[in-house]
Amino acid sequence: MSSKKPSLPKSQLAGTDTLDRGNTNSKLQSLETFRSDASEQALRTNQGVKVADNQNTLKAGARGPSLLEDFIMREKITHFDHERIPERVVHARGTGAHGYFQAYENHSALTKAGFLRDPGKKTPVFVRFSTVQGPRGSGDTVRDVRGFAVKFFTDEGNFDLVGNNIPVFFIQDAVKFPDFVHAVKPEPHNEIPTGASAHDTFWDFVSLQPESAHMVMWVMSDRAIPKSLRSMQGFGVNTFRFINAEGTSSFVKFHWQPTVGTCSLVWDEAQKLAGKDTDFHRRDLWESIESGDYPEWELGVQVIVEENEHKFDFDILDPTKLVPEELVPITPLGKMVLNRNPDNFFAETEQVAFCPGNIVPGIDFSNDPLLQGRLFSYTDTQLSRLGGPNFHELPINRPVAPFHNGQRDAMHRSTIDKGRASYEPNSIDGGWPKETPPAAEDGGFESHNERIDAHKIRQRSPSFSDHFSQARLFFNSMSKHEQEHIIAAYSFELGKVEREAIRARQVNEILANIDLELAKRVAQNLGLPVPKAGTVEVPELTPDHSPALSQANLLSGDIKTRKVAILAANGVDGRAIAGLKKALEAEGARAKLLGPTSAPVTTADGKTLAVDASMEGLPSVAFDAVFVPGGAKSIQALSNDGVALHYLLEAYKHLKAIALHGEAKQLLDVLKLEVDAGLIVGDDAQALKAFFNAIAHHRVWEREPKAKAIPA
Ligand code: HDD
Repeated sequence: MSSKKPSLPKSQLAGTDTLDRGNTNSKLQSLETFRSDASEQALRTNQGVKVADNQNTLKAGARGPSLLEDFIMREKITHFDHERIPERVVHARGTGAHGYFQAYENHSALTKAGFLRDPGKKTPVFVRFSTVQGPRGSGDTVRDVRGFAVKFFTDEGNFDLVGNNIPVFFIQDAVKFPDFVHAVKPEPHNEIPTGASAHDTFWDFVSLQPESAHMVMWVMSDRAIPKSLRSMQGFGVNTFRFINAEGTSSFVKFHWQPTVGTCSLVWDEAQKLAGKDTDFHRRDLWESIESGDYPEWELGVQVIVEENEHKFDFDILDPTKLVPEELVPITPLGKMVLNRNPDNFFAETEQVAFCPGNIVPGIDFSNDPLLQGRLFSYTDTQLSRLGGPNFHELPINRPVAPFHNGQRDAMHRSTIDKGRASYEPNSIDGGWPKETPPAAEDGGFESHNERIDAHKIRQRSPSFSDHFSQARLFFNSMSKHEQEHIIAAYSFELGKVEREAIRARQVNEILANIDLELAKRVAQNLGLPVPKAGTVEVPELTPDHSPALSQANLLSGDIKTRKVAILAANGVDGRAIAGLKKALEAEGARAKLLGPTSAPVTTADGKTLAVDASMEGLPSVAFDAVFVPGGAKSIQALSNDGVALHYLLEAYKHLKAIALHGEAKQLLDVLKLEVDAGLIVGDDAQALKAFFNAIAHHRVWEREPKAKAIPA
């Protein structure tokens, strides 16, 4: 720590001044106390001694042995030797950002939680997105569930909403979590595969555990290869309670809805990205925030009044079930905006510690047996990950609400408690700190007064026994192309399973009970015998379709945040580039100019244009669409450039919008491609409109059967 009072780097201060964050500044201030700015500071040891030589160990003679006495070298190397902490046992790969949440209106009829009652208040948040299976350095775009964990620093204490981008879970009871995680993690003998569930132990477990059928269906869908973190939906998954000032409790399911809509990558693209840009998702989040293009979500809840607890075909305490929005619509609560990147990945994103048990007055738990186990697990895991019970004092975890109690000491304690009494009751410190009785506002936390009269028993509730009807609901609710992707994903994953008995079990005992056609298609791809109809009696569901589940219905309809690659070589039509960039900017989209190399290109009218990268440096998988401006010489060069041709074919294969402007039309013949709804030729306003329209549709799904013929 420097000797001067630490202050924010200038760039941060500039950001703070220009952003109206309301009371989010209080979190900023609480972090600032710990922030260290080394600019214009002397290099010192941790004891504050100025260092004269940071290049050489103390030695007996210039060529002699090093001396143990060198406390400067020993301190530096000792600290370095201990820089790593254990990674999270699951969700190790993640990225985070700061922001705020603001309620739309006073929701006091639902909850007495202060941050949901005051629409004028901006509550600071820190969000961490993650994958589940892979280690810290694994790829961003692997097929996996994404974690979506939000810490709300409310004035009444921290509330952690520790959710996923999929609304259901693999198992119904927390006691099965270690089994599930051991099965999905890389195989124990060779630690393969990294960041993937396509292996024997995962499919062995899920094929023997039918309660996983619904969630596995989501994981085989496009939801498990999201296009970006900012376009993911989020779900609290477990059922929680809201409690209002009168003590009335309602069950709630939390939903995050991104304002840019929800969409995914295609599988080949996701796999390539995992190699070409391992950081694809974290880079996009970082760059969005740096460019002021802040990711936003609407928080909403499905509210189920207590009287309706048992009125569904499923049990609302069963975390393998969702509540169809057609049955219970979402009540919007407010908006979350992520507007600040962390200063230090380790101090903030790595050290943040979430726990579903962190709740505030106005929120409470349900008896979902998965949630109940989670309440224990998260605090417990931090003890070994963060080295003791004082992790709540780390700057990123500290509540903005004050915290005083009788807890003392332990590893890494940083609070210096002044009082003499670390017990209650006491008379020495005037009885402080004291309890606060529950109240309508600002009261002490009180658990919902639920009546329980039951036998102590180890049993799964019979109301949890249907495992297939919602998996079927999900499959039925998909568009045609989404269903095809699910079939392809099961076929790919099971194709990687070595043991035929496991493949057959998944097809015959799980898939055949969900949808016979799905089972048959997967069996065919695996060369298995044609499956017979499933033997489990699956209850009919109302509704049997839920349009809200299909991503085909979740696009925003505009092209905001979309990225377009412009391919150019010497002789390019510079005016076409300028025109496109202007039009994209007006719609909130972005373009990058790519050349054959990173050197500038000259336009047809002799101007020099700097390029953002070479085509190899920013491959087509990093973009949503490709634009090729005319210019006879440029097109001639691109026609003979294998990288450029591959760029276009790959974008075509990944069903992206492509616009061929002016002379670029000639590329159609070179590439042997035909015009379609997303492959647009022309240089008039109509062509531009068609191009933007294709981008807004995200992908040209009708091209998919044809695109299969293009080599990967
Ligand atoms: Fe969990 C991390 C989400 C079930 C035990 N979980 C973790 C994270 C997310 C979730 C987003 C990463 C938090 C971060 O970014 O630091 N987990 C879920 C959801 C679940 C779920 C939505 C089902 C509804 N989890 C679950 C169960 C258990 C755990 C049933 C244990 C009984 N989860 C953990 C953990 C982790 C964790 C081992 C690892 C790192 C951490 O907690 O802080 O305690």
